[in-house]
Amino acid sequence: MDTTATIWMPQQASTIASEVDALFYFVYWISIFFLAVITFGTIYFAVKYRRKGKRDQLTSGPHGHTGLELTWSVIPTLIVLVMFAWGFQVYLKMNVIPKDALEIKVTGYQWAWIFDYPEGFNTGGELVVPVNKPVKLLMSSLDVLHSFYVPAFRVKMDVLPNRYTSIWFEAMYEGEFQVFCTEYCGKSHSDMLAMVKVVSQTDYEKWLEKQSDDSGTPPAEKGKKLFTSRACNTCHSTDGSKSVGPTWQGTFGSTEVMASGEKITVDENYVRESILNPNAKVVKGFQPVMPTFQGILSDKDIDALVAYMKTLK
Ligand code: HEC
Ligand SMILES: [Cu+2]
Repeated sequence: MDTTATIWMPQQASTIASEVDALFYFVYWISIFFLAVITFGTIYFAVKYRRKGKRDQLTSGPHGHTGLELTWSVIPTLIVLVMFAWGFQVYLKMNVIPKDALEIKVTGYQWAWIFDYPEGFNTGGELVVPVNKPVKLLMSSLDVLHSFYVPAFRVKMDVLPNRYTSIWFEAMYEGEFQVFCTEYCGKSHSDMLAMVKVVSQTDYEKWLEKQSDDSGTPPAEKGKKLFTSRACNTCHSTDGSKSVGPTWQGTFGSTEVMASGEKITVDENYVRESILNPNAKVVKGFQPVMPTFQGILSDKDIDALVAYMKTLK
């Protein structure tokens, strides 16, 4: 494990991280240098040339000094040009995605991240990737603006509704790395977390195999896991308390009043419709803010969630 973590930044865990940091610290130290020169210069001159005598004893300042003027024009221009050229080079590296990258679809919503793999399954809150392999993330949002940030990889990108954005990284070490949402997106924004788990290529292949085979897990147990990994729990409680959405406790089989005044009984078909088309029937007293899970939760996932809901008496 690399130990380049500093008080400012976590360890450099991706191939681009050291380059981003080098550029950052270049700009940073130049800024500190000029901050010091300008601040102390200002104080020094203010004291040295403060008015001592009467008004008619003012000294006259210098009138034009070509050498000095050239110095303070040419040197900053050169520094800014270096920042531009260097920055552009790193920018290109971060934005030109290697052709052999593994592509994973990222979906953000209030308040969780889902990762869809090319093999046709998805995970919630856990992005498992192989070490030393470029990974492309193709990202979009189901609702508002979010931003996907992995500090240890030095990659960050806005995640928008109705439009794709993408980033790529290549992890250099096995381990777990924190993902944050860095665009304020509502009540549970700070809980919009996920983990990148970097594993060896063999462990990755083993993990892939396990994902496509969930036989042996009882549906209600699978549903319970989905309930948290897909962040249903950020809006629905299981203990009867009211949250952004209705509680799931004692809900299945009960009769509810909709915003339209219509009365319905919560059965399998209603729950299924509520997950795939949440705004078709909105429960009285709640805002229509639930995103649709069409294309994200499979029929089997919905079966599992229904089975779980039935256990919450
Ligand atoms: C952003 C908050 C939010 C998230 C996340 C969310 N829901 Fe909801 N959900 C709501 C709200 C608000 C309602 C009530 C309004 C409505 O009926 O659309 C609701 C209603 C429901 C209902 C109908 C409940 C009833 O009492 O009639 C079901 C079933 C449901 N959600 C399932 C889910 C499942 C499954 C997930 C996770 C995969 C989920 N929800 C995630 C906000 C959310
Ligand atoms: Cu967010």
